[in-house]
Amino acid sequence: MEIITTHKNTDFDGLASVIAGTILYPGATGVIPKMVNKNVERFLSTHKTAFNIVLPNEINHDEVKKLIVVDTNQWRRLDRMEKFKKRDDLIIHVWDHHGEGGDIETAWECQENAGSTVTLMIRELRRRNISLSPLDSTVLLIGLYEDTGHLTYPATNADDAKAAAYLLQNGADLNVAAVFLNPPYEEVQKDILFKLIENTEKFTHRRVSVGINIVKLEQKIPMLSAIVNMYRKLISTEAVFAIFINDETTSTVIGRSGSDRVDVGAIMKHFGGGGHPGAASATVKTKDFTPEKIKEHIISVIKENKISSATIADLMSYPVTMVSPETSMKEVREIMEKKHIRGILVGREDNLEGIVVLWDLKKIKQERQWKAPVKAFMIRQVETISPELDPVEAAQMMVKKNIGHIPVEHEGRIIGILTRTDILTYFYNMLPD
Ligand SMILES: [Mn+2]
Repeated sequence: MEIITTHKNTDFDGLASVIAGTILYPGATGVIPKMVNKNVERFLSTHKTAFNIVLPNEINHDEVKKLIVVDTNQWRRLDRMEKFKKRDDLIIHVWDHHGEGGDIETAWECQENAGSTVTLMIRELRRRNISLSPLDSTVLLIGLYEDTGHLTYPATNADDAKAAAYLLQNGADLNVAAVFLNPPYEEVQKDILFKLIENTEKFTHRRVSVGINIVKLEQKIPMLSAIVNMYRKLISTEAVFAIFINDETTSTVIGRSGSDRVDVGAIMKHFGGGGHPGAASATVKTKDFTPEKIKEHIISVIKENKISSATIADLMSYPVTMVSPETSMKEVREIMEKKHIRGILVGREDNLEGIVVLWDLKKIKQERQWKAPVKAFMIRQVETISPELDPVEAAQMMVKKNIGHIPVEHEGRIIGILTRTDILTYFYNMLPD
């Protein structure tokens, strides 16, 4: 017997990956943990019989020859699978998009970064030219959309979008998907959302704003992560951390980030949790960290190093080409052509007098003007910037002043120059390493 299973508190990506597994491994049975998320439970209550899936207590562990684990790579997240840990005759496959950190030893695995696990499985379905029924396509699409925020979370990649295209081609029903992706908010969820908004503490570090708060739960609340998503959108910070006190012994931390400068997955690892750069959570024992300590720890981690610390100094070009004010415009033109640059500084490192850019050369109408010194054409009011500042500040300066070159000044000396190209390269993540 072959079985496919996934993590407890199963989300749609877990369910969709199990169902995709029953297609990729014909004859295999899907085993869905007893505890599933509220919206998955709602889906299964009406759709369960359409798929080859059972509960963990319905299988005979001794008959299992092959175990396929999807959407997790950790034993402790599985439901009633401990027995398998010691079986060395068991063949184990893992499909997961959570990166390293797993403790399941595999005979074969597909562990890659993607917005969802089901993406990896759909890629394999496509490779094998397997077409899907509209029902299968729909549930796979719900899993894909839930984990990628409808392809908007930063972890989404091209394979996710290709997977979505494939599912739509195979008849995935967006009306059905919308019902399960946007579950109606009930009173308890609204209460929590308002409590979160009311108690928010915001702080800004290196221009990244973060909302954080601690809320005590009076009862178990379904769909907490969906509430936190909504919360982040409403308070419009780049990242949020909601610390929910479950009872005296544990808290649940849910982190969401819409910026690649805050990796909530890395931060949740400090608390033994996990997830992705954009979405992660952890269940924390009070004896390890009180809710107040969790908060302090998150703030200090962000302030120390979890935010991209690129500064102007990392981006700027150097050494800088500088010429004396007496240099002829002809020479300036030759230097620009030779070095493929569009801006040249005039003066000395410790005495910047002006800047001349390619555009200024266009002002030359008569041949004899090429012999004139650069000081006659240069711009004398030059904006400079300090090397330790954030690239965002340089970008804002360029836009506001409509300039393409900013000399970088440190202790009265020019140490580099920042161009539009440097800034674009940085923001589009093309930083050469
Ligand atoms: Mn997933």
